[in-house]
Amino acid sequence: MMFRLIDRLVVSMVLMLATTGCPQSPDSASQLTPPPLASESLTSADPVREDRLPTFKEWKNQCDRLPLNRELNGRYPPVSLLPLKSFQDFEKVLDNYLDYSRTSQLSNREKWVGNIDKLNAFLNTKSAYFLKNSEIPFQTYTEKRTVPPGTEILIHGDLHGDIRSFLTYLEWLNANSFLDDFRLTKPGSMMVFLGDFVDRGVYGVEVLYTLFRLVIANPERIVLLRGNHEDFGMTMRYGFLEEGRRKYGKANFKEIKTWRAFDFFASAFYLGCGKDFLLCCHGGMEPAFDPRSLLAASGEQRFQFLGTLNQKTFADDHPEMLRTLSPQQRSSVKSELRDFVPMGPSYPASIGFIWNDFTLLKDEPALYYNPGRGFVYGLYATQYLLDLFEIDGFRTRGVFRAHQHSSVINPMMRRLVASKGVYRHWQSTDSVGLLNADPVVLQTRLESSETRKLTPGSVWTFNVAPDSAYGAGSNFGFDSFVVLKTAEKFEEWTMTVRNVDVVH
Ligand SMILES: [Mn+2]
Repeated sequence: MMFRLIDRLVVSMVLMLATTGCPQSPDSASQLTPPPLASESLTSADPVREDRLPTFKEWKNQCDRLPLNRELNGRYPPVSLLPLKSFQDFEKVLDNYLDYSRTSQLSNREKWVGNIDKLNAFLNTKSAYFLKNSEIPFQTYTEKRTVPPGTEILIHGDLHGDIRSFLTYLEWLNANSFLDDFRLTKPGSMMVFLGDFVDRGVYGVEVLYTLFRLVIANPERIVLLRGNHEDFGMTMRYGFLEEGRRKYGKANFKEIKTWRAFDFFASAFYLGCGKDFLLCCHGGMEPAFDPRSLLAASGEQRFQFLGTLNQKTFADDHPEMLRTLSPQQRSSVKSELRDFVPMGPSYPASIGFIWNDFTLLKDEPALYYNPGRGFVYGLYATQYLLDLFEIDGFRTRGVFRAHQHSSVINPMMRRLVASKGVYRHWQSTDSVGLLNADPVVLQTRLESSETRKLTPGSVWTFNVAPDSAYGAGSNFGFDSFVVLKTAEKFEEWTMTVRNVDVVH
């Protein structure tokens, strides 16, 4: 509860600095040093030596020498072991990623739905919304993609600075003919990452580097979603900024350019086959974004900015969403809803796709507010929104998301471990009496087989990579991911849950 209040303060403080340039007393911000508000940091590196980038095998070998986050226990690895020796080694690939993003399909105006008055500003990587006197507003977008039946999509949850698990996953994909080096091999296949790449583990730089290598090697086939940690204010508090400075020195680490890359991570990705879509996002439901024009737009790939989020007005106009709540519950939820233009992922209020959660049991309230974090959607409100946003048969049939993790074992972490890393909410065999049951017991009650049925209206939470603060705290050592295969009918899409051991 408290940590989010602090986040808000940090974000407000930095935004205030960014807009007014008022100096702060150094003491008040000693741990949260604001970024240098100079745009020089966004200019490209001087041309560095033109040596080639490491192959996947070389990269993995270099990273395998790094101590596990579990062994470091919050300390930093020796600089001599770092696979990226200087910031320029990272920056080369970061620059490639920014160049790619500016010129990818995102820059094709015909691919956009809705208002794109500020598209040029969005693509202008010479500036950033968080800089002093910036002419660039914060903007975040959603993407829809339609793929043919039989397409395989690889989906992974939070990485949180855990390079060991990430590369173990990619090694499995190489060994099983999904990847050759950094390149996807199967026609049309794609990869989706559900956000939270940095913080909570000390290899955020290496994780971002690997993600960018994948994007560059597979144009338009890698979807990076924006997690709540892909926010400069969060990285100032939860480790990534400190990591970059420790590794490369405060003068060399260019946090502004790195933060700017986060803007190209979509807030939501609607993956479709025919007229059926699966919503992939880090957090959860965002009722103030109506996806209908995006889903029904012609063409395989479309983008849309989130724009203004009228969450309060939406609830007033759709009383049915809160019908199952008591008057007291209803007024409590309504008092927290706001109409706002996002100025960041969590400011002036949180974007639901990035921050919201889901209840675990089917008889929990349809919607409530978790102070300092976001809204928690229950079965009824979720189904209501999925049904409401249907148009001409185009509709969202399920949700893949991550985010709801804890570094001490709690009911959600118990369910994630019991479900082999991919948990379906609101199962009929679950109950209040089982909330704190041992994962071994829960495994006999909850779906945990390798192949799962993607039931219409289902919501799935993906576990976080195990060599992060979360794996150590909740005592699991396996990484998990899904191979999803589309089919003509949604009922025939298949979902295979895979595990690979990372920490033994
Ligand atoms: Mn998260």
